[in-house]
Amino acid sequence: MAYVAVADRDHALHDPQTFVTKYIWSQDHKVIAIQYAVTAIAIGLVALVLSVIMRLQLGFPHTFSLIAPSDYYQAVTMHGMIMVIYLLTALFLGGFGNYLIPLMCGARDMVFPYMNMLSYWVYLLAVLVLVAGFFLPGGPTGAGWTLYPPQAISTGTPGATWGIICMLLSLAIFIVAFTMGGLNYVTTVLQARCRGMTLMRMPLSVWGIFMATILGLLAFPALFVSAIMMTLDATVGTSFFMPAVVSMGRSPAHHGGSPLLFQHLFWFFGHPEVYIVALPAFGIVSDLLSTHARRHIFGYRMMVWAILAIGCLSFVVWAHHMYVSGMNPYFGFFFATTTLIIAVPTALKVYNWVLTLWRGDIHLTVPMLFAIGFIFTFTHGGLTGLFLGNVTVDVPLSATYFVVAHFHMVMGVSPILVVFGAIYHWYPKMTGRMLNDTLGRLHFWITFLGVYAIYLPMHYLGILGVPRRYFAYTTADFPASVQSLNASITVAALIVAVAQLIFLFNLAWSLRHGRTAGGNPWRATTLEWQTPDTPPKHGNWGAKLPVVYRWAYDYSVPGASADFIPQNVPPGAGSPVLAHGSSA
Ligand code: HEM
Ligand SMILES: [Cu+2]
Repeated sequence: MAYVAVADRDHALHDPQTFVTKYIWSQDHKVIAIQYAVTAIAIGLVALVLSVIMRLQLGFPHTFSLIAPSDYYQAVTMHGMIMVIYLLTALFLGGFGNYLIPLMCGARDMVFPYMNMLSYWVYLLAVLVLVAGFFLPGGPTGAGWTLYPPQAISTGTPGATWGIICMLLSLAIFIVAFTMGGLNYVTTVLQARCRGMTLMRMPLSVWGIFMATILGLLAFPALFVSAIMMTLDATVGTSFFMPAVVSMGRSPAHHGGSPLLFQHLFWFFGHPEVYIVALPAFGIVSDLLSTHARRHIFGYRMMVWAILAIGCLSFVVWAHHMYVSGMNPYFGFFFATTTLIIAVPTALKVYNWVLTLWRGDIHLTVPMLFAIGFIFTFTHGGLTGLFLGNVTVDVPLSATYFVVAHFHMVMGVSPILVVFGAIYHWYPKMTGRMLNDTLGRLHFWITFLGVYAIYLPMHYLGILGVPRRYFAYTTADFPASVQSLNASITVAALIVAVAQLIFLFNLAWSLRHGRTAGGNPWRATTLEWQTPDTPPKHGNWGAKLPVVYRWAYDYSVPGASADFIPQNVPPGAGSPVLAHGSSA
């Protein structure tokens, strides 16, 4: 049974007094969540601008001379790393994790609020150190987001002096921040759930974020040590990863290090990282689908076990990123097998999402549109993952645009669609106002159709052998269709990028002018919609913590007087609409 007292006792100790303690050095998980989200979106916009610059170069190589070839490497690297770590990881865990865990679990706050606050400020420091790379001599690192040595720290690679150091230090700092936040998320889920909130009654959003955090706590240390070791290689001349190489005619004083060791460490982190981003998206999308289809999630227990199985399996597949590293073919066989086994629980989840919609009372709200969009893009990206998981198929496709198409569909676009859906869904709780519906629909359709226009043709480019991370293809002998496709992809990317301004405008405009939301505009069952105030006040629940009597998915229960019964409504207690906070 959940242990309530810790969260409750803590609350009195850190009640905010002034503007600064309320909104700046805040220990309120909701404020910290918003700080995380705003920072992550801001740095994410930098990554978006970088992708637009790259696309202009690729689409119209002789028209816009915005960047030089070495800038392209820097743009690819910074774009990739920012999107994966500083946007998506930070937003799902620091943003949604912070906001949702205490509210959905019926806690007053995270169990270590002070550490939670530090987590955000250390994250901000990591972002600043990363951005500093743009302004230091040599610019940011151009090593590719995978940072493979020896090239990452060899002279000749852009940013091999300051840029790479900024990147490695920033990653190390990010991991410190993540760990402080992550210990909070895990402990809060395990220790601070309200009475009645058993693990098997938790909404899937919490399950996804919880498991992703555990993955992070176990996977990030591998990146942490590699960042430190590579920093030492670059600064004091150790040879953890640096072999005896000759670079630009000189032979730097390195010897005996193993670049392959770095690849193993990187991907031991890097593959679970995919699921650190995907599992929260899986969880959240399940709740969006269920709420907006007014139907219980299909196979709840199976969904929980699938999250746990995927989480565990994600640690034994990492070398599928290394099929072309020269490893023994039998080793590849092992990793191909584990990779394909992960497809089983993943496919189960997709079936269950679709079966949740089956015979549901589907409301095509904006969050629902994004959730359904996710099922499409994720299935699509997942299928190409089956191709790439097989050694013999991967070898010729490795390092082509097929890979770029695959990972953007599965871990770029899909989680981003869930992020959008989630923001449209929870914005009313966070601000008390609804986002504008028409703008939301416009944003959805342009983004959804746009990403297909961007990424579908990339599969074809990849099969033709067009390599990734190239500035231009002028000397290669590709069919003319390659260039015209590249131009059309760029046009689509520009349209999608501009469409995000609609979203940003909506966020700002609705803050003042949006329709007032009431406490429970989607008529949802989970606890965050049952708070006495909207937006919830510090401590979330007023004088009394909620008590939970049922799972999170009592939608359209036969015989009930409304089509939803909130989790805190006791069995047999009349109309669910009486639950405080919910509006009819
Ligand atoms: C409309 C949005 C986006 C566009 C137009 C875009 C475009 C690009 C382009 C042009 C490249 C370089 C390909 C190459 O030359 O190899 C790239 C690489 C990459 N992108 Fe995106 N991207 C977008 C969103 C995202 C998102 C949301 C993620 C989050 C996972 C992401 C992750 C990456 C990664 C990891 C790389 C590889 C970097 C590397 O090779 O080192 N992108 N993207
Ligand atoms: Cu992987």
